[in-house]
Amino acid sequence: MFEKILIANRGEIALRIQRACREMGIKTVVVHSEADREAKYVKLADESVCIGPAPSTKSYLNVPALIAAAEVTDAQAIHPGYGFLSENADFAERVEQSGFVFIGPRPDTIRMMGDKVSAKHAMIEAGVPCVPGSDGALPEDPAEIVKIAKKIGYPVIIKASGGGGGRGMRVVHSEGALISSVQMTRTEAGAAFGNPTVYMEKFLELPRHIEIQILADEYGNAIYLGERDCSMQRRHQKIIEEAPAPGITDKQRQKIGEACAEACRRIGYRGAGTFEFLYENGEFYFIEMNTRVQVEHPVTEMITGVDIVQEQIRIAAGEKLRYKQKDIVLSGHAMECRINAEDPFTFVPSPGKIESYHPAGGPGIRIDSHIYQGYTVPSHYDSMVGKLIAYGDTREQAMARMRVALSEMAISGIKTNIPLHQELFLDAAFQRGGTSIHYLEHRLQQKKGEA
Ligand code: MV4
Repeated sequence: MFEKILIANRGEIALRIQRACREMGIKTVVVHSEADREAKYVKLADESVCIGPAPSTKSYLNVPALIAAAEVTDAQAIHPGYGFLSENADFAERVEQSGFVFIGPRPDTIRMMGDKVSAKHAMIEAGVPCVPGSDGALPEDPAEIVKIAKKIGYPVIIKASGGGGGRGMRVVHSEGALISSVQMTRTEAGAAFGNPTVYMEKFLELPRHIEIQILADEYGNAIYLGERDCSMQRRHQKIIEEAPAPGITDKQRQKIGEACAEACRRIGYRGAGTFEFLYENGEFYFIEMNTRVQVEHPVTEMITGVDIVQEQIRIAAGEKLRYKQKDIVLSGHAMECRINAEDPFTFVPSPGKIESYHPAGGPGIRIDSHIYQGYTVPSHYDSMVGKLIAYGDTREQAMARMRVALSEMAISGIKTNIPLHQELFLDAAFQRGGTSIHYLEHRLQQKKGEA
């Protein structure tokens, strides 16, 4: 096992990784920007290195500074967390070339999944169900493109191969708009991702977003840890996640889970990963794979008892998976509210000093957050300041516990989205479960109309 790991991230995930390391007896090095000097995880780390000024391009994305920090502190491995450099294949390669272990998949795997056309190709080969669409990249010939769309049937969606996470896509409702839409998406993709390649899919109108968590080791062993429903989102920012997904049967879970695990074995996947699916009319359609630990990993941890971050570290150290599929038993229900420093209804960021902080507690409550009374939320980064997670034997119990926890949480000095979460946990459709990816935006739109 490693003796010392460098954590190339900030905020709650830096603290989460640090906790995993401490529990395993691994020393931690934390890197931080000038804006994060006063962060709790910096004080708690065995060592800390300031890697640059506040803007992330000069600090958390500064590859030479990160490598130098690992060198001077004699760290053996680097955990990238989520966001920042976590899915940057060139970074993973640089880490390895510099003699450190990258806690994540091989660089080639990251590269393949970063290119959505090659990711989808690999999944089709592996037997993972995908959204019906073009066979790879769209050709240049407009007549060919028209033919492909006709065969798929409108509406279709044009996606940039270099995009993902909601960037570089365009919905097309009829042939009249097709060629210009493809052209625009190509141009934007070329500018944004340095890759004008686009592909086409049937546009699913009212899907849910359900993702499968997997773990795979270097020796061809792969397991699935069930699914998460992440449909409650606004502008591609998830705000509530839960596991398991309402209404998914054991049989469905086993089928899609096994397909994902088998795909991991085939491509020689290593580490933790997430297969993202759209789910509509009882069917799963693969859209993308994430090669990092995700924000919402705690809901899976709560219902499986598996510490996903510790498993990432063990896998990176070359250990064999400690779990067989039969060891993974889903139990109970977990929900997660992302707590953001923002106006709960306008979504305008609200950084600043936390004047008081009273966290929730009690049975089944977990809070993953780096904030404390007196901490100043910097304006330079993502507005998420923590995650409130509620576990219960049933979905109803998890929801009841979440309502109590939301009412106990008191954060003053900054605005948070807790009032929005309180409304949603009283919302009838959300309480029934299974709302689509468009539910929150429709609901906000409706409220606006009423006001
Ligand atoms: C889609 C889709 C409908 N049909 N693909 C958006 C993010 C990126 N990961 C893929 N996305 C979508 N792809 C087809 N064929 C709708 C979305 C989508 C979405 C997906 C997941 C979560 C939130 C979303 C919000 C808007 C659109």
